[in-house]
Amino acid sequence: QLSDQEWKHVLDIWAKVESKLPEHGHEVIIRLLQEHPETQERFEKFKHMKTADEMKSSEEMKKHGTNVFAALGNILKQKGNHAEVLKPLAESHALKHKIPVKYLEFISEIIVKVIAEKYPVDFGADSQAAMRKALELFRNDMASKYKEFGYQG
Ligand code: HKL
Ligand code: NA
Repeated sequence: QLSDQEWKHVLDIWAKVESKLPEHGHEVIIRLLQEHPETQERFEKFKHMKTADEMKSSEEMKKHGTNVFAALGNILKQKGNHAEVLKPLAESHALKHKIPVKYLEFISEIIVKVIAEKYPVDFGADSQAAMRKALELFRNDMASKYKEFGYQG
C-alpha cells in the first residue's frame, strides 16, 4: 500500500496528465506496440498497421489510448480501494483479451517514461517512485484477480 504522501504525488501528476489525456494515452499505446511488437498482435483492429506514422494518424488508436488512460485514472483515484473497478477490467483482460501480467509491466514502464518526458519538472524522483508503486499495486491486484478467473497470466 502507498502512504498519503505517495498517493498525493500520484494524483498531483495525474492531474497534469489529464490536461492532455487523449494525446498522452495515444502516445503510450503507440510506444507499447512499437517497443513490444508482440502486443500489437492482441489488437484485431490495430494489428494490420505497419508504421508509427500510421498509428499516429489513427483516430481509433487515439480513442483506445483515451479509454485506457481514463480507466487508469479512475483506478488511481481509488487510492488502492479499487477492487470494484478492477474486477471487470481484470475479467476482460484475463478471459477475453488474455493479456499476461508481463504486458502490464511493459505498459507500466512506458507510462512512467512518457510522463517523465512530458513533465520533467513536476515528475521528480519521489513522484516517479510513487507512480511505480501505484502501478505495481494495480498489477499485483490484477494478477490475483486473474487467478480467481482461472487465468495464470
Ligand atoms: N488496458 C486497460 C488498462 C490496459 C494500464 C493498463 C491497462 C487501464 N490492455 O479490446 C480491448 C483490449 C483492451 C481493452 C479493450 C485489448 C486487446 C487490450 N486492452 C490489451 C491490453 C494490453 C496488451 C497489449 C495491455 C498491456 C493493456 C493494459 C484498459 Fe487494455 N483495455 C481495454 C482497457 C479498457 C479501456 C478496455 C477494456 C474495457 C473493459 O474491460 O470493460 C469491462
Ligand atoms: Na492497451
